[in-house]
Amino acid sequence: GLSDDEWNHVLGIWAKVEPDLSAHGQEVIIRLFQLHPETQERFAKFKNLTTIDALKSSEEVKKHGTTVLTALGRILKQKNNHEQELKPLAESHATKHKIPVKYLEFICEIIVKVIAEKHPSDFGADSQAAMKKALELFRNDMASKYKEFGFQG
Ligand code: MNH
Repeated sequence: GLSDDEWNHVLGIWAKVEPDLSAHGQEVIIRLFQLHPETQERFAKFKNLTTIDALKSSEEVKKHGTTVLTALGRILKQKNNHEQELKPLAESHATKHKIPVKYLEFICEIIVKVIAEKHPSDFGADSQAAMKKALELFRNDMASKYKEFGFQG
């Protein structure tokens, strides 16, 4: 797990992300699709967005980015006592959306990069290391829940 100090880093930087969650979320989703085009194919609702301009001007992308980061923020705030929040998310991503753990790795890496770019002076080495650790815990728990739902991830 993370130490109190590490959780303080994670929640401290998250408090800087939250006031502009939708811009962060939008950037994360667009970058995920640009860097890993196979991920966009998982979204029936984004199949029509075939250019970078279409992605950037889509209110739906912004809305989805907000949905994702809102859910992630709720989980982080549980400081790893996240069973209640994680379980339904693991279930939908295992049985309905069928999202491989690899794709969760992609998005977590992008989340760290986007925060680092938007908050260069508030997201130092210790905070980045703590956030990476928290996201690793999140992913590991998603992966083990996936298996409980019969999805190898
Ligand atoms: Mn994801 C829907 C959170 C990563 C593909 N996702 C949702 C919803 C939440 C959510 C909340 C809406 C409720 C639900 O269906 O469970 N998603 C997350 C979080 C992460 C995440 C917190 C990681 C962090 N999701 C990913 C990744 C992919 C993905 C990575 C694909 C590469 N998610 C989906 C798809 C939907 C969805 C597909 C359904 C979208 C829709 O049609 O509305």
